[in-house]
Amino acid sequence: MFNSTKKMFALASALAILTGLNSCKPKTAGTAVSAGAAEKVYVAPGEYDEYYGFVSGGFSGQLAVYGYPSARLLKVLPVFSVDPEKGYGYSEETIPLLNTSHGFVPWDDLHHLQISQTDGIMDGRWVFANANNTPRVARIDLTTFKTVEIIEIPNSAGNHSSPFITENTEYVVAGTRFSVPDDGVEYPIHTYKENFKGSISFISVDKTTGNMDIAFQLEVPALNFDLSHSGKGPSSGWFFFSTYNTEKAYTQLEVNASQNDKDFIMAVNWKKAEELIKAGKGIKKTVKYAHNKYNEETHTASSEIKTEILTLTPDMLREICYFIPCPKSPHGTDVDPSGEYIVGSGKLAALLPVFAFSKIQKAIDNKDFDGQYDGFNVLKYESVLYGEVEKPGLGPLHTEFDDKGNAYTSFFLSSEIVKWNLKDLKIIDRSPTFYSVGHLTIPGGDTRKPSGKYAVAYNKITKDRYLPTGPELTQSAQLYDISGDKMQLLLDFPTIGEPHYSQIIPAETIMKNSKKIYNLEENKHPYVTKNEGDARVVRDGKIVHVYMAAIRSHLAPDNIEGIHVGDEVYFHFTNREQDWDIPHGFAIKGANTAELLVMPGETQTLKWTPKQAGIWPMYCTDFCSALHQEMSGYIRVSPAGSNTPIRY
Ligand code: K7E
Ligand code: RUQ
Ligand code: CUA
Repeated sequence: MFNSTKKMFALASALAILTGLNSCKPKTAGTAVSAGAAEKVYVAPGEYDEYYGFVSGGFSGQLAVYGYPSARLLKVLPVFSVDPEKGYGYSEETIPLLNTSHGFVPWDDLHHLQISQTDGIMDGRWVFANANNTPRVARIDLTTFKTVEIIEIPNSAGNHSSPFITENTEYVVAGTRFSVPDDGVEYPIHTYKENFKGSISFISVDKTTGNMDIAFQLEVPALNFDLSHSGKGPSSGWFFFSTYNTEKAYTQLEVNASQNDKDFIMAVNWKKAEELIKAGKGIKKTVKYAHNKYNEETHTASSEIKTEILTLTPDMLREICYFIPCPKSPHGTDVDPSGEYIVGSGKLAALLPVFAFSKIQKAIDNKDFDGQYDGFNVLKYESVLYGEVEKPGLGPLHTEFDDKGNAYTSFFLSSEIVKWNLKDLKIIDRSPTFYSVGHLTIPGGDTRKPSGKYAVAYNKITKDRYLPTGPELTQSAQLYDISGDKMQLLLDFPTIGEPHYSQIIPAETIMKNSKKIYNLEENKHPYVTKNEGDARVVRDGKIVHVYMAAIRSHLAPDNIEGIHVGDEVYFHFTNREQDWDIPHGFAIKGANTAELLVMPGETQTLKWTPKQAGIWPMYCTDFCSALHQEMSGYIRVSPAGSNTPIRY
């Protein structure tokens, strides 16, 4: 079962290149910056940027919001991580969002973002994000910039091929990176070929509320699903998934999964799958996954464990899934704005294949197959190929498009962006990145309507680009002007965690729906305190509810007595302000939860179980007025069993 030494040697050079250690040799900082770059990124004090950039934070589990072209950091938005700055994952209202079938999982690896679309154009309503480790998909509401829903994906592991969306946000997909047996089933690992399989989930999105649900899951051959993109225009109704490991290796993947000359892009006719499901042909399957929702009216979250999904039979699947051979270990699979061309980026390939959707359709209609893979039809490479971009660079990963018929591909190994023409597949320009670019993003660059103004490269290695900060350096991105024939490097800027994919959208699309204030009158939180006169402390056995009201510059109540060691105390903190940008914070000495950060009109709850008698100061943590330091108070905690009455 193990590879011969010979084979290992044959691959050694390719692997040395692939791991890329030789590609990130420090070059001189500051090279390749064009004249006039400063004016192009300068946004005067008080002025707004033209675009919002939503950038994945990778293993930080967060996403960052930037203004482009200045690359000023506007917000770090927690999704799959706890964030003490905002109390996310600490407040009782947000803890349920991070629940899974395995319990509270407060971290994940966020790689990809997609902004919701209408007719193939970003509509700015929601941004979706994937969790790579414990498979999940999140939805962030772009009126409030808050994570409002997280759904777990059953029978999946390493949710990498996600959360790519269809043209009208009908579905968000989730394709598994690891092939695995069904959850909870253990087979010997060496029975991989017989017992492990891939899964692709289609998550429906409600047009009005945005609420997600797993509409159906396709059980597909054991492959590593890497990335995906939806069809559009003529290819509308199809989804394309890059896959690798046709070798079905389960050990030493870096060698054993790189043997075959071609792997596959899997084309899925999701429209047909949807029809089958709607016709009641779906088969029920027992699973377990968490579905967590934040309710904007009550400002509370809930978590529900669901137990059923629908799948299709293998016979049905063979009518809707086809394999397109693609050299070699494809990573990105990207569909051009017209929807006719599909670019496959084989990490180990020396060329870039471009497939034509019209040819794919013809090959399927004519049954122009090149054998089968696990009983699924494989299309003939030559019959579906539009053409190949020759000698483009080394280690192609991702491609985005502009509005002039050009494509831009990132090359990890040769550390560059290469611009080429879709029409004749000729290379037009190349520009170095510092260093080892992963994803790149053009505003709307994977939609029907890209803008050809900027491209941002998200790089894996920083090296000498900034002042050193010890062994660990910030992650890094670079902004290019792509409006002319030649790309111009304008700016380097640091990013959080590790940047993978991003989405860049005109600022006005977001700003027109932006919410400034939660209306206090409409706050339906079960423990809201709308008037200061209603502030109170209520004991119910060992549980104590503190209805706390905050407005500049005091907390009510500000002296609380009658709390006993061992009580479970809930501080329901309502910010009664109705002015934009006046948050209050809340913290208690010794409380092993984090702080809260509460926006005007909002209620959040901090749970505290005091373990020691004494006097415990509390205060507002956000500098809110000249009398902010006075916004404080005391809690008296008495020994367990003593009879200090509640007083406030
Ligand atoms: Cu290329 Cu996880 Cu999108 Cu990063 S992946 S680079
Ligand atoms: S206080 S403004 Cu602690 Cu000087 Cu902050
Ligand atoms: Cu409220 Cu400081």
